[in-house]
Amino acid sequence: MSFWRKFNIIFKLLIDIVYGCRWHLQDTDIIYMYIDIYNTKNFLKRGIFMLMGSETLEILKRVSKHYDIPGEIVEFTQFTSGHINYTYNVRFANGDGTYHNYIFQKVNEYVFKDPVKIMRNVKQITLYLKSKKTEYDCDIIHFIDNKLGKNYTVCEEGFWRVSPYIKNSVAYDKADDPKVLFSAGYAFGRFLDMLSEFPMERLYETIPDFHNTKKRLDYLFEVAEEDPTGRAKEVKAEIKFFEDIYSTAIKLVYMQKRGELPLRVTHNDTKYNNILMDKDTCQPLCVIDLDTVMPGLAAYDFGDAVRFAASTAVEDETDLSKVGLDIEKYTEFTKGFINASKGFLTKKEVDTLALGAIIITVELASRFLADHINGDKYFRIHRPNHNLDRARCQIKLAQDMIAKYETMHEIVENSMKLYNRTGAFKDRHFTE
Ligand code: GN1
Ligand code: MG
Repeated sequence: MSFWRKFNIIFKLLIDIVYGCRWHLQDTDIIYMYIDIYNTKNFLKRGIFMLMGSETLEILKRVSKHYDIPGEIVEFTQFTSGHINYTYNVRFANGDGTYHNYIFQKVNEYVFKDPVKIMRNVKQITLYLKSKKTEYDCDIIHFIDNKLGKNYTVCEEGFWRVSPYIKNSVAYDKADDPKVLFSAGYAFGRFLDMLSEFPMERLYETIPDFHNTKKRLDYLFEVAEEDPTGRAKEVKAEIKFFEDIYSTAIKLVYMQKRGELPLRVTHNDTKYNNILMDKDTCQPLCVIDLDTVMPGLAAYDFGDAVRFAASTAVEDETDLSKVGLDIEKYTEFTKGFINASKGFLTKKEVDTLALGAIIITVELASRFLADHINGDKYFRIHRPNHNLDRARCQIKLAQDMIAKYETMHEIVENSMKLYNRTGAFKDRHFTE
């Protein structure tokens, strides 16, 4: 066992003792904690990050040996926004003073039971998207082959995949400028458009019933009943919220079952930070995270993006007075999404978009709360009660959306009229 491994284990034990053994740290959480503790003393951040990251650096070096990537790893940073996989931006030195970067990602095998099949899905989808891509569209994510000719690597360090870093790209956890949301809406709408004729029976269902809101809520009630960690008694008010909204929350699932809403090949995780944006122009460069591309509902893709990008706060905001739906951001996103997708969405689908935003927000809140009650097994947490904070924030956001539902629906209808009149939008650099 390496020195850093031992150091990390002892350090984690100490932190667990300080936190009363309630919080069992994962390998990388330690880095964020350190950064948190020292976040007023910037000069320390980097030093401590490098110190704590030494073990990860060794792992990345071992994984890189499976690829024909020239040069030596000199530096890496970890992305903190994903809750499931572990993602690193890794810098290689060419030896002549120049560098190139790759994104290394370790797939979470607790969540994704069969990552090989996921990578098969990804290959099919990306090939298909490439065949549809026009000069106005974003880049298509590409995973490089390893020395065995596979787009993934299974080794002692886990299940990994590697993609070239897209120059000047950045993923934002919050959209501050409503204007850039038009492009984000367009990118996700166009993603659906490009895949609208993809034969969906070819896709492996990476997480069965992923957006089956009824099953998600039923599971929450079940886990609250079992109460494996004794936390359920502290969240009675939240559980009551889900009981009250149950009949609304399951509406889209039933509409789909009755054949009123079509299943489409959808992205299913349309967070704003799943679009890489250009650092300078804030325009979309690439839609990423294709792990959950499966048959689903357009309203959920629209809704999940709205939930994240049109919120007035971050996803885990603890000051609930700051949490709500920003109508201006919502309007811009909706215009972009409708512009790209109005050609193929059915009338019923359009009519359920605003409701989709409410339902997916309720669904995610239920997933965060169920995971909190279950002992934080699914979503990575970075502080105690993190999943509870996330659940409360999403409940507050859903409540604000319910209050604004009429306006939200009207904005969808106005966007439909707008693009009926002006015709299809073709330049993704347009922001109004
Ligand atoms: C998870 O890891 P990330 O951030 O890409 C989750 C999504 C949630 C999201 C909430 C496979 O996505 O469903 O909406 O967190 N992904 C999976 O932030 O469960
Ligand atoms: Mg994801």
